Amino acid sequence: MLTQLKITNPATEETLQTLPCDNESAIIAKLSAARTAQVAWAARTVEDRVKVIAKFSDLLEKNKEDLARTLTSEVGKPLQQSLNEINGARTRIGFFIEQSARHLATETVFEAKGRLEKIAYEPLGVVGVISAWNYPYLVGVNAVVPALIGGNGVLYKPSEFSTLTGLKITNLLYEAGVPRELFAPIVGDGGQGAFLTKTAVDGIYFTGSVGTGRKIRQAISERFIASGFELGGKDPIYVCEDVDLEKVVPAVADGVFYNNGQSCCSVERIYVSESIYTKFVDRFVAEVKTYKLGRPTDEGIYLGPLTRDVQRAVLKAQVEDAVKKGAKLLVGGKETSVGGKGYYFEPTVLSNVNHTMSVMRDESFGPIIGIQKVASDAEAIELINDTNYGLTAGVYTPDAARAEKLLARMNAGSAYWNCCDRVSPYLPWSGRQDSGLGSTLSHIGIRAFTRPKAYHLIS
Ligand code: TXE
Repeated sequence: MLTQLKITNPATEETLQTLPCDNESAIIAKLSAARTAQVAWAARTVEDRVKVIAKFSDLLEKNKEDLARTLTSEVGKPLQQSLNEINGARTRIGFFIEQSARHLATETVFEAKGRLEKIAYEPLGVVGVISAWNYPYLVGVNAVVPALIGGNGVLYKPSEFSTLTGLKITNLLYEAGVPRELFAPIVGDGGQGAFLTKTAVDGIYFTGSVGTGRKIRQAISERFIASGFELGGKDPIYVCEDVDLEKVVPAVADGVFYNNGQSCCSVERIYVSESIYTKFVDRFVAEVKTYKLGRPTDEGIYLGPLTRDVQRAVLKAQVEDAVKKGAKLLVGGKETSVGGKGYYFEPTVLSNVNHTMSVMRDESFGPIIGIQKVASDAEAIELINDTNYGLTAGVYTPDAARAEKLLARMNAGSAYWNCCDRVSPYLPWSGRQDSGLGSTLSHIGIRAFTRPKAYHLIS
């Protein structure tokens, strides 16, 4: 198991810090301390636990400049996008503050003739949250906040690519009033993550790759513990011939390239009605050429470096594979750098693509997109559903009836009409097929960290 974790700045390739990692006995000790602390935490009211989380949100606001700088330094996200993520996390926390008491309250479901039936929502105990680097605040909040409000203890394993941010989140939770033993960060990489899945936690909530998701499912398969998986995606958008290109192209391009395409719900495939295909592609390329790539700390930068150097080889291979099979490379396609440093990759657009190409089947998780022509809605639906993923899918058209018909036939957990690459706390965030299992957010996500107790009361 890793003993020292080196934190690298992906824009400069410099080492930011080297952190000592948790070993097996440290993780076991943290679990036992969390289990002890969880009894008192669960005894507090939901309203009281919500108050602590509200304080945490205020602290995010108060410290957001410093937090954004740390996030940018370790994942390479442009500073404005780091600030946007922290603001987005506060909006999401606002939903939990507003709605948790209502959805965690004991419900009377039947009462008559001396028979009272109620449902109570009890905490699971202590859960393991294994988190990702692409949106550490948003992904962290999805699980950590409802887990705590639900009365649980948490062992929190931030990604090795965003550990400094994970520790900042931890310290602000403590400052807000979360007991130190109740919420324990685990520093390390997949080794610490794998060990955590083998401990006696009462639930595992994972955000990350399909491959790792499979390994975790395997590791917990002998135990009947709660779990949730938010994995990758290959999210499609279908653009109909009746759209206003001036509005739709910038929105869809932003859906592809925001956060350098490192988002589970980034647009990863675009299908366009054949009658507007050429116009759409030309306007899309012009839009991409306006994007500023550079140091993420500089003003007005839209594209920083990728967080992980390894992903650049994945993207390069997808470009080569597509071109070999007949795609046209319209812009980008190569690694680049700023001042000779950094894990940069040019924003890349391919046309004349098809489903024999990796770029239209395998998750890219980077600044690359294939745009495919379609002759009909039927063909668009067939291509959209031709995937092992199922996170989000969407359509742009002013025709509501046409959109409704199309969205009903898309096999994905989230359906978008005239929007993309978005998450709402009021709606369940769930993946189908290889995109995951279970839901976070919405009232479903509030209860996902609890277990029901059915009361049969005969007086
Ligand atoms: O994921 P990993 P990475 C996907 C996306 C991306 C890929 C790689 O496809 O290309 O994941 O990202 C811990 N047992 N998403 O490398 O390796 C690891 O330490 C237990 C989509 O970050 O899956 C980290 O904390 N834990 C996703 C976490 O798992 C293990 C967002 C994720 O690491 C482990 C991010 C193991 N055997 C990436 N191995 C989304 N849905 O947004 C690793 N870990």
